[in-house]
Amino acid sequence: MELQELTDAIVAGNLNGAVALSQQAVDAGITPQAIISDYLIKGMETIGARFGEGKAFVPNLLMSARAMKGCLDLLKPMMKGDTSISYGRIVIGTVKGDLHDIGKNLVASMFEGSGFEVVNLGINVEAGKFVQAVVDNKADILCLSALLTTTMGYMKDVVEAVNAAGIRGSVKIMVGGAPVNAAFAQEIGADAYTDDANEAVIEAKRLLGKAS
Ligand code: B1M
Repeated sequence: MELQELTDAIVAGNLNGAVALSQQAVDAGITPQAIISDYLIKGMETIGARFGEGKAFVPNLLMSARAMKGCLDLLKPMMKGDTSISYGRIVIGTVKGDLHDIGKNLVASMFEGSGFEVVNLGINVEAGKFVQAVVDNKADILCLSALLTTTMGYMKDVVEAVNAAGIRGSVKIMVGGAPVNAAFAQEIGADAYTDDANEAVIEAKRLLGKAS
């Protein structure tokens, strides 16, 4: 099969076509991780770039996002790891004002598939809700996602709320999302920045002293 067709189906927002091609890729022996990183994400990057150039519009983004989610629903169960081990507990969410959740959910799935317990708070999450979830779940790591330059600043509010709650000593904070970088993470007092889901898992294990 020609896997470029899968990337093209994401760009076109062709849900049924993308899911069928993902299944064919699985049947051909390609791992879910490779399907996601080599073909699906490329499709989202392409439609994002077209949007940035004024050649695609919000409905196109929504259709591509729907196709991507359909593929992830198919692939996620195949990424589940050994549930008898737990490297630690993660609370994750997209910060207030931001509705993007595909990347955040991918990070959450990768954590689950790698033996972490994950509490996914969803999108548009306020600082107080993050703090409460960390306390309630005795989380080891808090992961914040933002895709907009206008919402990434709210990550600092969340770090400050964690500090104010007096729990900063017991929880590591990791940040990610397209506009975020390592310098920003340092500036707001987070413990780490990672630019993709795979790196997030590696960094989380390192932060908890469980790197292999
Ligand atoms: Co939006 N959007 N969007 N959008 N959208 C971007 C982000 C944009 C870059 C597009 C562009 O202009 N080229 C642009 C932001 C510009 C900026 O801020 N500088 C943009 C805009 C402008 C907007 C709106 C304002 C558009 C409008 O309404 N006029 C609006 C804002 C809504 C809001 O949030 N308040 C909007 C809306 C939407 C949709 C709802 C239509 C849809 C989201 C659907 C959904 O998520 N359910 C959407 C989409 C799909 C995109 C693009 C095209 C794709 C995002 C995506 O899913 N990527 C995006 C362009 C782009 O990113 N190239 C764009 C695939 C995903 C796997 O990657 O999310 O980056 P990503 O996640 C990665 C890493 O970043 C990292 O790991 C993930 C996996 O490898 N990561 C983490 C993410 N979170 C992490 C957390 C961690 C660690 C790593 O914790 C430790």
